[in-house]
Amino acid sequence: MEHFEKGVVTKAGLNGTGLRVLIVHTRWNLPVVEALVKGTVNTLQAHGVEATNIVIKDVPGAYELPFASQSLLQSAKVPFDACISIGVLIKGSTMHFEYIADATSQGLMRVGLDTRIPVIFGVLTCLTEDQAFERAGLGRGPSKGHNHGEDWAQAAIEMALLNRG
Ligand code: RBF
Repeated sequence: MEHFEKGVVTKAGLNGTGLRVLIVHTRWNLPVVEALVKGTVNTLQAHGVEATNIVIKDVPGAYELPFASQSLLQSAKVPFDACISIGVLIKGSTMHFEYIADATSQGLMRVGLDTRIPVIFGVLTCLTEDQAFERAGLGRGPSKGHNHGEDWAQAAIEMALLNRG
């Protein structure tokens, strides 16, 4: 069951009150990344996560996301309940895309399993810039597309609550 609240789709019964969420995002492809972070934050707040419980840090690129996410989760004075690692990879003419996408997804999965804190894979792996814009709700067509940050926020709350038991 879903309904609209403050302009974002919220899942009924998903209550993030009291949860602490870490967002780590890249500076590569920043206009798209910023829209994704905004969509994520708005949805977290629509589900009750307090602004003071959302910590946002940035890193150069997607390849740095696993290390930074793990480091920040492990050094936190007050523990986080979930981490959302956000970036945008756009395929170029070399093999970089494949290597970075593979390392980042494997690395982020490992961070979640090793820290036992759910890590949400907020990395778009796009073949074109247009695909990235559309998946951040910035599409140039009549429909602006869907901001995937909304889904990542809901996944983070759902997994944090599951992990609390
Ligand atoms: N980082 C991203 O977050 N998105 C990209 O699309 C991206 N493309 C890259 C393409 C090349 C050719 C290189 C060398 C790096 C790219 N990076 C990208 C940066 C990468 O994730 C990382 O920050 C750097 O390789 C430093 O470890």
